[in-house]
Amino acid sequence: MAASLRVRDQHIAVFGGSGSGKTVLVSSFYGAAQEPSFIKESLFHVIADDTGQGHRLRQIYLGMKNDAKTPPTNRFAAVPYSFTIKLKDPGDAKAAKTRPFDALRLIWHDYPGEWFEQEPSSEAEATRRIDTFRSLLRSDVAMVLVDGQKLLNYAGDEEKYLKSVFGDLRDGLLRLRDDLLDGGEKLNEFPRVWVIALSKADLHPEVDAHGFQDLLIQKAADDIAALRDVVTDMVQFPEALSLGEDFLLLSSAKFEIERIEVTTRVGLDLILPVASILPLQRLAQWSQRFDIPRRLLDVFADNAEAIALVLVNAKAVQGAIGRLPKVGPLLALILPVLVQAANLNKVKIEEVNAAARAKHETLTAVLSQFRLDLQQGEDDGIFVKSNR
Ligand SMILES: Nc1nc2c(ncn2[C@@H]2O[C@H](COP(=O)(O)OP(=O)(O)O)[C@@H](O)[C@H]2O)c(=O)[nH]1
Ligand SMILES: [Mg+2]
Repeated sequence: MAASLRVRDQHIAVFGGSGSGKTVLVSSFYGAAQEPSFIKESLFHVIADDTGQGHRLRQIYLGMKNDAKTPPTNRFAAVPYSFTIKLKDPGDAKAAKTRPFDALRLIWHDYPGEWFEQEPSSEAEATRRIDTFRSLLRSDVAMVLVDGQKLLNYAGDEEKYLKSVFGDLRDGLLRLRDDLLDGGEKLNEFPRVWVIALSKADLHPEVDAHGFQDLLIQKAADDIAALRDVVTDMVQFPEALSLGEDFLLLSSAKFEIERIEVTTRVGLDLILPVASILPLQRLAQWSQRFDIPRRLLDVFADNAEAIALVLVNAKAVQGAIGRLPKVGPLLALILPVLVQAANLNKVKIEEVNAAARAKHETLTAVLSQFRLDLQQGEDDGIFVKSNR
């Protein structure tokens, strides 16, 4: 009998106005992962948990790749996408036993920007919006898409477009606030890391992530601050919040008149690392600035301790945790491991990665590779990470 796969969920919430590139992004993410070249090179498979949904995404991807066809607008879909990141080489039973879990699941929540721009048309519609929003609250990370095409359209007056991006989001949150804060109690579970991403970055070949950050600070600092104030007022322990401190460039393909070049992509390889590793690193950063209540560790970064254990591969710590009662002391052990895992330097991570690949410890290889990818993204100017 095959043992059932122990899967850890990582959610990510993507906010973007209509036409900002959400559907192309998720199609490109999934579609490219089904290409023989990816499957050959990669340590993992990306499997759509719903086959029909996977086919639709792949269809959009192939339409772009083969027929230069852009996806249809699906204004009111907002169904989460669910992908299992399954190790290609799961190893033997012993390998399975020593790792804390077997696979990651990425649950990708699209939140259509038009829901923040327009009032709901009916009571049922209003309820659906709230339910959709509630479901994405599990995400550690939210990505706000700034549409690179719109920035071009507003060249010189970018502040006008940016004001609407952040203003609509802020107003939308304010409108949902009373429904989300059941009985007025502030939320523990809420995205704590809000990455601002430039979609269609291929339209701005001269802009790197630092340049994008500068543009936002120059033209929209107040609007971002106003959004941060609203979120701060909705969550418990608002010290643990990074909004407008991390910046990412994204380009899902290169769009030409007669051709869509799906292999020319920017930033898509950072989505899994941003969803799974960034929250862990941020938690470690926060824990060095202030005392995080232990009960909130796992709320701020899903699976933090499991991922940290895979990264440091600390058999001794693992053994110690195994022997301890499941209260108090267990949690007390987690934080140092977290900080240790998050603070491993590049050389050390490269060692962990090489050793894991050599020993076919694929999960460790995958997660340490995610760490390296994030670092590479920073080095390449695709990603700016908060250093607070
Ligand atoms: N240049 C460029 N254009 C893009 C990119 N992604 C999307 N687009 C364009 O933007 C349009 C809208 O994208 P779509 O994903 O449908 O937006 P959504 O409404 O947010 O789902 C597409 O039809 C493309 O023409 C990109 O990475 N680069
Ligand atoms: Mg769409």
